[in-house]
Formats: sequence, C-alpha cells, structure tokens
Amino acid sequence: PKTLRLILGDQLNSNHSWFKTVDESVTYVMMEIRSETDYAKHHIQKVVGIFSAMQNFKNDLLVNNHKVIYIHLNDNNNLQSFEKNIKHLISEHNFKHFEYQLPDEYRVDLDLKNLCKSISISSAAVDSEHFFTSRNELGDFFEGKKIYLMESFYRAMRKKHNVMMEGDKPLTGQWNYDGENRKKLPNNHKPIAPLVFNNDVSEIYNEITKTDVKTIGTIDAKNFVWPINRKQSLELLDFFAEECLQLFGSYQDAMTPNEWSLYHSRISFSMNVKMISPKEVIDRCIEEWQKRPNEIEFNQLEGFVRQIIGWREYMRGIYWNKMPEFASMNFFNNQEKLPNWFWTGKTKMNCMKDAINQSLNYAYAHHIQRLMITGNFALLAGIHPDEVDAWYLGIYIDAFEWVEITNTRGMSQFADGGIVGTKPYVSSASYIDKMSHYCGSCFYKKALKTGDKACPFNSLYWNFYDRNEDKLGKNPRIGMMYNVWRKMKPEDKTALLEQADYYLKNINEL
Ligand code: FAD
Ligand code: DLZ
Ligand code: SF4
Repeated sequence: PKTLRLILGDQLNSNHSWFKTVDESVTYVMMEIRSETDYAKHHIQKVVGIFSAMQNFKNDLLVNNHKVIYIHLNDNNNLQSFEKNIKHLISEHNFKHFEYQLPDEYRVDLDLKNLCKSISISSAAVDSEHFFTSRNELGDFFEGKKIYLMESFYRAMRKKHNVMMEGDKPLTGQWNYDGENRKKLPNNHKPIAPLVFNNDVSEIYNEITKTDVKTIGTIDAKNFVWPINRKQSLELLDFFAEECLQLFGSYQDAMTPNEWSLYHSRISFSMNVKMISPKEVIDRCIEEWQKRPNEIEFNQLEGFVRQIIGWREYMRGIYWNKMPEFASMNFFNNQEKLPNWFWTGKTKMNCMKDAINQSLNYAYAHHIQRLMITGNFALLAGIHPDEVDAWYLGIYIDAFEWVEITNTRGMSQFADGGIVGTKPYVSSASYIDKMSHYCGSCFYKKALKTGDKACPFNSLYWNFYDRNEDKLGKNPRIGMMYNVWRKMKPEDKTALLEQADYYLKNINEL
C-alpha cells in the first residue's frame, strides 16, 4: 500500500533502518510549521539551524532516490501543524498507511497518537533508533525506588553496553573520576579556538523573517557557526576528540569571560537532532583515547562518556517516567518573573552578563554557565519554573523539552523536590569566583554581603535558605548550611535579609 512516513525536525538519523532500502510505495514528509516555531520563543539560530539541517537531510534523501514531500514554512498549502498537513496529504495522495518515529516530546507524542486515532487508514510508530535506552528503561530500572541515583544507572549502562569495561569491572578499576576534574582555568591559559562552520544560511533566514515568527538572539546568517549536516557534525566530533578531549574533564566546570566554548564538544545540537548518535560520539572518543593513551588521561574520557551514556540517557528516562506531572512541579512554590535583562544581557553582574550575552550571540552556554550562573540566580531569586523553562527552551540551540525540562526544572531549579538531584544547586559568589574569572572585573564585589556594591549572589543565597527552611531544613545534605545560618548574629542576618529584599524588589536594575 502507499505509505506516508513522517520525519520530525529532530529525527535526522540517516542510519535509521527506514532508509536502508528504497521503496517505491513509500513517501517521506518533512515540514516546517508554525506549531513548532511558536511553542516557545526560540533563538533565531535554533530555528535556522533546524530548518537548514532538515533541508540538507531532505536533499540527501532525494539523492538516495527516496520520495520526499518537503513543506516549506511559507508554502501556500502549508496548514502549519503536523495533524492538518498529514490529513491533507493522506486525502490528496490517497495514502493507505501512515508511520512515524516515536517523538522525543510528550506533546508531540500525544498529538501523533491522537492523529492516528482520527484517521481511517492504518498506522504504526517505530523507534527512532538513536538512544541507548528505550523510553521506559530507566523507569523499569528504578522500579519501586524512591531515589533515582544517576550513578547506579550509569554503572548499569556501562555494563550493559560494555563501555570501558574489563569483564564486569570498570576499566582501571574506578567507575567515576569526577573528583579529579573541575579545575579553574589558569590565569595565563588561552583556551583553544572553537571550530566553527561558515555556513551561508541567508536564504532560510530570509524566509523566516518574512513571517511574524517571534525569535530571540542574534545571527550572522552568512557565517552560521553550527553544523547543519552529518558531515559537519562528524567534523565537529573529530575536532573535539583530537583537540579538546584531553582537557575536557579538567576544565569542564571552568568559566572565563568572552570564551564561549572552552573544551566542550558543542555536539548536543548534532546529537539532539540525531545527525549523529550517542554511540558514534562515545566510540569516536574511546578510539582516540586508545590511540593516544599517553596524551589523553582516562579521567578526561570517563568524564565525557558519563555525560552521554549517563546524564543524557538518564534525563530521557526521567522525562518519560515523570511526564506530564513533571511539567507543573514547583516544589518551592516560586512565583516571580524573570528580570528583563535575561533577554538583553544588560546587567552589571559580570557573570550573568557574560553567560546571557553569549547565549544571545551563540545560542549556547556550557553546563556550568547554565547551572551555576543563570540557573543559580533564577532559583535564588524565586523565579517561577514556567518562566525559567520558557527561557531555557527557547534560547539554546540544543533545547528540546525532554532534555531541557529535566535539566531546568529538575536539576537546576529543584522544582521536582529532589527526583533528579539530591539538593538544590545554589551558591554565593565564592563558588563562582572559585570556578571563573568573572568577579575581578565586576561592578559588584564578591566579598561584600551588604551595601551598594555587594554581590547579589551573597545575600540572595542566605535569603533562599532562610525562606525555604521548612522545605530544606531537614535535608541531611544541607544541614551544615543551616547550622552556619542559625549561628549567625541576629543583626548580620537581618542585614543580609534586608539586602536580599532590596535586590529582589529592584531586580530589573541589577
Ligand atoms: P559537553 O559538555 O561537551 O558534554 C557532552 C554531551 O553530554 C552533551 O552534548 C550532552 O549531550 C551530554 N550532557 C552533558 N550534560 C548533560 C545533562 N545534564 N543532561 C543531558 N545531557 C548532558 N542539554 C541539552 O542537550 N539540551 C538542553 O536543552 C539542555 N538544557 C539545560 C538546561 C540547564 C538549566 C542545564 C543546567 C543543563 C542543560 N543541558 C541541556 C545539559 C548541558 O548543559 C548541555 O547538554 C551541554 O551544555 C551541551 O553542550 P556540549 O555539547 O558542549 O556539552
Ligand atoms: C524545534 C523545531 C522547530 C523550531 N521547528 C520545527 C519544524 O518546523 N518542523 C519540525 O518537524 N520540527 C521542528 N522542530 C523540532 C520539533 O519541535 C521536535 O521534533 C519536537 O519537539 C519533538 O521532539
Ligand atoms: Fe557574579 Fe558576584 Fe562575581 Fe559579579 S561579584 S561576577 S555578580 S559572582
């Protein structure tokens, strides 16, 4: 029978078994649509990056003699939703069977299930053949457990997929080398210049600007830096393995002004739209380590592999196990709005200015900037998790809900009350100064707790613990902080709380 197969914008997996043979009766459909450009206010580079990668994928399918219908954003017959376009195609071309790959987002999953119920032809969903784990694997693994410990999941993944193992023991005898990582960049250290691509994406950019699609951030459409096809994705992976892996773990948590990528892989976009698979990524890095064991220490490799077969798969599993409830969790009952400068970078806080500006300019910030700068601030300031999610889901080129919301609402905002993390990731200026070179040139003074020049992180930090004592006071991992707080002189406490209060009331002026 004539079959229609849907490929979503984040399902650009050329190794999928769908494409192994050319089948005359099969037509693929890809579509640029407003339901997807408008569910968040996306960064312009994210929309352009996805459309470019989609169009390149479509071209490759055509070269390989597959039949493809590609609906452009401004096509006259574009009905702007998956459902409407597919129903229209089915009736227009008389398809007898419909297939799709399991989507990664809950909303789209429901939409497609409902679509299948509402059409009269047969339908089927197949795996996207990308992840190490299936949707429910983590849920089954932790069945009956209250705490979903990432480390135990990670070890099980290493064993199951025989990654860096010697029999049933971890290679080198040690599972996790986190303790050896996390160094500050030395003062005179000039990090490697990132590999960027000078893609000319002006045509796609111009198409988007013809519409009223709302976006954020900037773009140089003649020199678009992100990989937009599989070849570039593999080049970026090679660059990482050859030039960055050897220092990845060491400087994984380091931050310094005006350096946007350091030793990070920036491979998340390529992986999340499935131009390359997590298996290819870790295999390439393990191979590089085997080639140059004297130059690449094992801890650098282990730290990287853990992010991918550990954290990335873990977050996917949490998502499918906890949605849809997860999306409305708000453990601290936070209600505030994000300050305006999250959208402009116009703040005197040097760390925030740098992290936000680079996010606006590159649609990228690395993990510690997301977690311990912008996320840390949002949590200390009591911002509503919906506001925080909307910002993260829009601004990053790698942001798709399954991995955005678990990181943002879960890991960063602790709105899940401790599913993903065991305690909230918050800090005062001392941690930021320990890991970065931001404080030295900041308007605010990292050592001051009160007064005009006091670093806002300091008073907000204590204010956070104070106002959430009923929720956190009994957490054994935070007990020590409460002991310090309780022992503080009453007048010092009052001064800190008044300072925090002042900053919160004037948050747009920070
Ligand atoms: P590297 O540092 O080079 O790490 C390699 C890979 O490991 C990444 O590409 C990613 O696939 C994986 N990885 C690392 N940490 C995580 C993690 N915590 N969860 C899942 N995978 C991880 N990642 C996204 O892909 N999309 C998001 O929308 C996203 N939102 C985030 C929001 C917040 C508040 C935080 C704290 C983290 C978020 N992350 C997200 C996780 C992480 O920050 C990014 O994956 C990473 O910064 C991407 O850059 P990279 O490829 O250079 O990563
Ligand atoms: C993020 C995104 C955007 C901006 N646009 C499209 C699009 O026009 N067409 C499409 O198929 N996919 C797009 N995407 C990615 C989807 O939102 C993504 O496939 C779902 O969120 C499922 O993960
Ligand atoms: Fe950030 Fe405070 Fe340091 Fe300024 S002093 S860079 S606001 S931590």
